[in-house]
Amino acid sequence: MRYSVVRAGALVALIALASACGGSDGGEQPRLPKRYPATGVTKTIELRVEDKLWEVGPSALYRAWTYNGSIPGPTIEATAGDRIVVRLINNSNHPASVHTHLVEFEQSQDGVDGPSIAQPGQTVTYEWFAPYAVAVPYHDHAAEGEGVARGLIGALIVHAPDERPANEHVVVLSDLETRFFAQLPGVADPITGEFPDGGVYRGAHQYMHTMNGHAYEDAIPHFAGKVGELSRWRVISIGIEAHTFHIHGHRWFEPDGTLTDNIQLAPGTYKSFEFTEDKAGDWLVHCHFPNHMEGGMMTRYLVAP
Ligand SMILES: [Cu+2]
Repeated sequence: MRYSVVRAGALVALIALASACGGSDGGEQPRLPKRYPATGVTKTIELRVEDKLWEVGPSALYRAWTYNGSIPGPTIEATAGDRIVVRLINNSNHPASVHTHLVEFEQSQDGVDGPSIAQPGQTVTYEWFAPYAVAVPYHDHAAEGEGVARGLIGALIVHAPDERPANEHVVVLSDLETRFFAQLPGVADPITGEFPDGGVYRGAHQYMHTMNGHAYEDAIPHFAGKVGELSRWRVISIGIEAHTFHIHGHRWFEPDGTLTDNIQLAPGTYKSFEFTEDKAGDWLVHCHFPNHMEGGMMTRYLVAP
């Protein structure tokens, strides 16, 4: 038994090696991402770490850590080939940082240790070079588990210089933790015993799963589109659970050519897709995990004729 497991492992390694060398037929070249040359442009962004009570929905208040006062933080946009400079000003009483994906930087700029962590009151400057067209998360890595759960998350969109104009929708999927809520609808304050005035109790998972920092369709900003336009979606998952992202009444292709209307995203992953908008309506958009829908991950996509 042990022998066959070892043999199976060796076979997997051989297949992986064959793929890395360009396929088993020897003629195919590996597919490489398009690398754009430097534009000479520098985009400078200021991110201020601020702790605040964040309204996830009516009467659902979260003891949040934020970039610039919101969850997610501001979407950072650049063009492939740009240099991006992020000035992180830590106005909180805990260490914080910025870490991101698929851009190039020195290890000292990684946001995980040493001088790339901003202590309370400190400012740290990060320099990234963005040669690829990507849509990825940026997030805290000073205390990654708590920083991300508290709300130190955002999206970085690097556009291709030759990208077709589109109506772009940025979707950041994240998960909150009950212990960081200051108030939840229908739940008594543990000290005073008093219940919040407003809000609707929505069950055990209430307000745990968010799109763009809010939960349920009365709080998540609705997406808007128009028939005939190119509709491009940048979906980023940066919580503690896997999610699916499903748009009713629409369809598009996965990179492998599979027709889909529902994509899977593990924590820290991201997918972009686009389609030509062809159907007016007030469409439901949601994660397909039932407990995540019940927990808040559902909103609307209003398409005008
Ligand atoms: Cu989900």
